[in-house]
Amino acid sequence: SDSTALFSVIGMTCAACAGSVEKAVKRLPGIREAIVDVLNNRAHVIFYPFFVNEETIREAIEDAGFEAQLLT
Ligand code: 9UX
Repeated sequence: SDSTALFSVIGMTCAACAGSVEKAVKRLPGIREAIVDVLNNRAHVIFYPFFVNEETIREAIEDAGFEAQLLT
């Protein structure tokens, strides 16, 4: 079934940053939902663990230009 991951995302200084993070995550295979909260520096991702994992998602956020850390 689905997995969820919560990331701390550092460096989102305007609302469009959240859009960049969301787009970067949703480009990956196996992403069901990505919800990015710019005010709280968080990204909540629901994914299918057969196709993608937490570290791949974290790296996609970093490649988009932000510092990401897996919280839960
Ligand atoms: Mo806003 Mo974010 O001008 O990468 S889009 S700071």
